[in-house]
Amino acid sequence: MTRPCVSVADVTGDGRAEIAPGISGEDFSGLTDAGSIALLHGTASGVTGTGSQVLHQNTPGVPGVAERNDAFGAACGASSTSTLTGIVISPCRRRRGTVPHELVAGSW
Ligand SMILES: [Ca+2]
Ligand SMILES: [Ca+2]
Repeated sequence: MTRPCVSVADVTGDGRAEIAPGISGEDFSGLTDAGSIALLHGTASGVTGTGSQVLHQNTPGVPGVAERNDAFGAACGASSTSTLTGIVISPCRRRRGTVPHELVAGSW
């Protein structure tokens, strides 16, 4: 069993923070525990579930490829540089300590 994680960052670059809870145990496309994150968008009145999205490693723009037991979303955090702000997601069950976390940032 993995612990849940939640990351907060302005992934879309509009100045309003998104909230991204990890769903590391999610199965899809026949891939057990491949994992995903939900992306709840920030608005002028706060975070909303309207237009929320689920992102995983088979989502265009997300680095990597979804595989069985990835547990993508099992570990996460926020990252900010001078040009890019995003959330850092780890497919940590399979590759803990061996592969850098994936930076997820863009316009979803
Ligand atoms: Ca935003
Ligand atoms: Ca993967």
